[in-house]
Amino acid sequence: MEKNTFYITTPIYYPSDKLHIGHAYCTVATDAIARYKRLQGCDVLFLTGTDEHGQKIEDKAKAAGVTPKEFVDRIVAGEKGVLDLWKLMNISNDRFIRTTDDYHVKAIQRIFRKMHDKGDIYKGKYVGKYCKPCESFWTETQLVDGKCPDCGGEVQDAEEEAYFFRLSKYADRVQHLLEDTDFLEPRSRVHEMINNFIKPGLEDLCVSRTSFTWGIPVDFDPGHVVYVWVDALFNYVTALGYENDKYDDYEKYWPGVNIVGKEIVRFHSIIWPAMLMSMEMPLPKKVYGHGWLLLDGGKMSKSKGNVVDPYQLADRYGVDALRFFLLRTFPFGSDGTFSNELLISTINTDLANDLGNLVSRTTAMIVKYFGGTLPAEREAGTEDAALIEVGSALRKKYAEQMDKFQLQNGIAEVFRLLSRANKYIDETAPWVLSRDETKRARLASIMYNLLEACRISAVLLTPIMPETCEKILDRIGAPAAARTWESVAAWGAMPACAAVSAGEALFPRIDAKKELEALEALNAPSAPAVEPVLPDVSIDEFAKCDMRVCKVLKCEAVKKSEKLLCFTLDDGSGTPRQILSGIHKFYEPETLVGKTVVAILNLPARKMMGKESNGMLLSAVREENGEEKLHLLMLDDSVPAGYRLC
Ligand code: ME8
Repeated sequence: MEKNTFYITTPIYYPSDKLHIGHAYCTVATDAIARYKRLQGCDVLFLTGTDEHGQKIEDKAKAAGVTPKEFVDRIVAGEKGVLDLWKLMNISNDRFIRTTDDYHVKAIQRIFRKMHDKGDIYKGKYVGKYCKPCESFWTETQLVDGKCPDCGGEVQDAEEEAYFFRLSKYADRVQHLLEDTDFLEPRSRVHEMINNFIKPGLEDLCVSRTSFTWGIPVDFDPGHVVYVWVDALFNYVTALGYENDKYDDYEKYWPGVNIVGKEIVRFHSIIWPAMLMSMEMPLPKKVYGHGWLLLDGGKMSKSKGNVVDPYQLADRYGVDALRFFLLRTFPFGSDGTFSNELLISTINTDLANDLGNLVSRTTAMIVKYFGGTLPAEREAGTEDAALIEVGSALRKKYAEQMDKFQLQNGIAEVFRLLSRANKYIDETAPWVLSRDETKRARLASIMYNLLEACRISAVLLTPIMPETCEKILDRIGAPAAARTWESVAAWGAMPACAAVSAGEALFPRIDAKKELEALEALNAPSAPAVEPVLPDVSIDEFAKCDMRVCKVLKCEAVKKSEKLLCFTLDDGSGTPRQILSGIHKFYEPETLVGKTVVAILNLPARKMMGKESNGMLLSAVREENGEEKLHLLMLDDSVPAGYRLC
């Protein structure tokens, strides 16, 4: 019997910066596919996570004055971090892997050793070009105009002793896999892989580094860390329990489907299967390379800084509207250009008009004409057949598209039913029938058919907009049995005497012009940055402020306070000084110990949370897009405690 399990993954994202709408796009799409499969009754495991090693993160942490682990912890688990974002976006992942998780680290060491013992990983010398932002090595011939072929950025010479994976050994098998199976989709990506990478000849791949330390150590050769792609790619199986005891799901769920962005298709469709071949493990059922969200024609990316913040959009329009927009608008396999105009017009046209209106009008009419509960009598009419036909055929058409991950086409099928239903209201003109007592049975039939259209649409849109669709199904009084995949195979699962409730609009219409202006003002680059200079103070007044260099001896979070940190400082006087500062949101206390800071000492003592504060630490602050930004003033550690600022 065929397994009824379905395993699907997103890429594991680099926590080098906050994630943006491009990452949300991939995760929401993968979530919709996972929810679709669950709706069909599959036993789904949906994995996402973070790819936490590598030189870039090591460098960023250094610049931020924290350890790499502290740095990634903040981006992954901190406020508005990766975990918060997926919660906000209603992502239903069953598991979240971090490549710094102990079980993953140990499993990667075993995997690396296995490939080494087999002779597929060997020691050699690496000479090549390295692109830091992409964490990619390139040969001279792969460069475009001497620059990184992925991001167009500068590359550096790199030469060091390193381990290599015998990618060349698997070239023929990988080529066959790409050309003769539907392993990689969309198919257009296959030609790109064959022409750009396989035909020019696959060179062995560098899989260890000695130039940085933030990685998984090669346990049989100290000094080498596993280079990021071996570490990253095998997450898809370690998260199931492969080569570790944390989970026991490998046999049950592997192989699965890997959803990835097009720029990492190369790693997933060439290197990943080759390594699995080496390990003699089953290959993924499919690698699907989705397109990019572009902004002003270019890829939205953290390194370019041209990113759209999903928090802002979800906050203004609701999570479901945002999820819907992403999946309805952009064909999953191709690139699409993001714009606020498009977002607002999609919400107005599809959600406020087509879907929202149908539900509001239907429920309002049932309340008005029948007090909210449909009577049992029925009378068919000539207008019914066309609507029922579209509704009855919908599930099959929708599934054909969803099975190919053509989410936008699946949604479009549902919208054909919604438009048909809105047209049906115009054709049948219920408001005319309502004035004629003898037409009650006909009126009830029309209302029933409209409820059915709402029901089938809501069930099939549930993977895209889970909360809204549940609301719709509640509002139209659909019982549990009328919310299942089976129930939408055919027309007529609503109970004859359904009881509905009218309510506020699901998606209020947005005034596009006003909203675009508001968004522009909100996102104006650093508009509120420059605060006006305050009125003059005399030099004598200024000289009264006693500002001193202090060393942080101790720093702890104040119990029961979210904001406060309690500092014990050496101010040069020989007696430790205690100062409280509300900056926990910006700093973890242990990262500040030993730092050289500046405090104003002659402010009157204040008590906060039962503790006395004798002075104030100086920080650089400003508000950006409604969010407070703060940097504690820190000096070069060579400046001794007690020096005065003047
Ligand atoms: O590449 N449009 O992580 P990453 C659409 N750690 N999708 C986008 C996007 C955009 N503008 N920007 C990012 C890595 N994405 C590796 C992956 S997997 C074993 C290791 C999405 O943080 C897209 O899915 O750079 C892309 O592949 C992924 O984020 C890259 O995330």
